Formats: sequence, structure tokens, C-alpha cells
Amino acid sequence: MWSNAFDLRLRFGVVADIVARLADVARALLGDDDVKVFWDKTFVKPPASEGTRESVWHQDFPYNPIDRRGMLTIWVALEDVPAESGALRFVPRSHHLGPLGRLDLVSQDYELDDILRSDDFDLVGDAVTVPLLAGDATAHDALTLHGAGPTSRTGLGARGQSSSCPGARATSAGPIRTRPSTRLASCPSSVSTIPGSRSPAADQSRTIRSDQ
Ligand SMILES: O=C(O)CCC(=O)C(=O)O
Repeated sequence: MWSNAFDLRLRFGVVADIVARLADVARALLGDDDVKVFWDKTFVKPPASEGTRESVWHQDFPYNPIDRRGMLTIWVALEDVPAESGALRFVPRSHHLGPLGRLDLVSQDYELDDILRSDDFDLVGDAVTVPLLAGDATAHDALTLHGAGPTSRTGLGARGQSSSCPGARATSAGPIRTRPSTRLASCPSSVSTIPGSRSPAADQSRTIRSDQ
């Protein structure tokens, strides 16, 4: 089973620095001056031979305390993540389908056929797998269907740092999570303003090279 450690930015300055830079990226992509990072996760995915499950298809939207679209998740590769080993995969244009509901992500496996209606396939593109080099990142909309394949290689497996960043208008005013460490109020990476005009909403998954 892969493991993820939550909200390491609250404990480690180096993680907080990285996550604060991701908030800058989220502000630019969302075109929203008021963006918060309300959690981060560090994924460690040992090989499938050690019992690691793939990350099944899902949207982030139903598992986060948001009441409308306008949240991004940014996933940074902490080491090379080749297509055949732990890479994220996305269903293009799936954010146009709206919320698809909650799934049991822990004990069930899902194919896209289990999640999408037949007419949904007319709207979305074929799933794409996105290999990353260490330091690359992807950003996906909270409504984008995504997952990650199993880790096939031996050694440490795949590692990634993922942060979820909603714009203020996408944040519910209500209570957020029961785990104290994920309360929005405790987030130190909430945000300053990006100068400049509104950019197009980040409604597609995309790759950001660390050298760009
Ligand atoms: O890295 C993974 O296996 C899944 C990541 C994910 O679902 C996310 O960051 O939203």
C-alpha cells in the first residue's frame, strides 16, 4: 500500500517553501488572487510487488471542502516517474462533466466504465498518462478524473508532493475536516496577490517543467 503523509508544510520549513511557490502557480493558473493551500500530501509509492495499489480513477472535488469549481491540485515529482511506473493519468475534458460523486477509493477498483455514463465518453478524450522527470509538476482541476498506475520498478518507487489549492470562491464556509491538521484555519500558505490580469481558468491538466 502506498502511503501519504499529510500537511508536512506545517512541520518542515522546506516543504512550506515549496508549497508556497505552488500557491503562486495556482493563483496564476486559476486567475484568482485569493487562493489558499489547504493541504499537502507526500506520496510514497513502493512497487506493486510490495502490495502497493494503484490510485484509482477519481475527482478531487468530492473529497475536499469546496462547494463549487475552482480548485487545483498540483503534483510535483520528487523523483523521475516514468509512464509505466506510478505516473499520473488524466481523462481530458472530464472536468466538463461536473461532479461525478464519491467513490470508495481505498478498497474498490474502478474502470472508467464504472464511473462514466456511455454518453460521457462522447465528451471526454482518451485517458493520457503523464510521465514526469524529477521536479516536473502537473496541475489538474478538482473536477478532472485522474489516477495513477501501479509502481512497477524496484527500489523506492515513486514519490510526489501534492497540494490542493482552492480559490476563495470555491471554499465552503462550513467545517472542513475532522482531522485537526487539515483545518483551513491552520494553513500558513494562504496567499498574497498575483499582479496582473486574470488568466484563463486552469481547466486542463498540464505539465510544468521545472526548467520553465
Ligand atoms: O499520486 C497518486 O497516486 C494520486 C495523486 C492524486 O490523486 C492527487 O494528488 O490528487
